[in-house]
Amino acid sequence: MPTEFTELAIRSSQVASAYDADMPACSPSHVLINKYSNAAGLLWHRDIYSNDGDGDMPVINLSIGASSCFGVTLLSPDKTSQRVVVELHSGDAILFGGPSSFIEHAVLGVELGKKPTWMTEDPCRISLTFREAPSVSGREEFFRNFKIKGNWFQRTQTEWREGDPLVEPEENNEPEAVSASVRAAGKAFVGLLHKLDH
Ligand SMILES: O=C(O)CCC(=O)C(=O)O
Repeated sequence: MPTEFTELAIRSSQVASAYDADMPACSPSHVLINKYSNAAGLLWHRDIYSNDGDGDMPVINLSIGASSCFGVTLLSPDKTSQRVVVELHSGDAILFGGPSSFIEHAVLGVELGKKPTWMTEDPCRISLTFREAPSVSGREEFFRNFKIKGNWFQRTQTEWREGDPLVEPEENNEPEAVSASVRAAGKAFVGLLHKLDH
């Protein structure tokens, strides 16, 4: 992982831990990058899979580019729940860790019209989600390629309970080479971070 990424994530983790003692400090080993090129978001889900990070280490979510409406289900001690919406803008970070590791969340929509002035071409939202997941080391190709089949996602989300082991994806992936354009996008992204910093 580029050191620029790791530094950004560690900085966010330190701020969150200083604010909330229940938030464990995180030293990320992996990052998942999502690009949202239209208004559609991501379904409600909990981070219950074996590539979501070990123990109660936080998933650190950094937003770049267009703003989004991010949904979170808050749980009270009496187990009542309430869905709230947070608007995330470029540069914002949101962390799920410690007692909130398995909180339900969703990207409810992306607001392509609300974007930083530097984003003149290809308006989009990019999220970097960092995880401390040493158990994924050596299995990156598997997680890069695994495909969801049938109702596996809905079933695992419905059935999983806190205390259960993290869900291991089925061995149904069809390995495919990472395309040259994906590699080029990664390099361009590091270049963009440098531009933003200076
Ligand atoms: O792209 C996002 O902001 C959300 C990603 C997410 O929910 C996840 O990786 O679990």
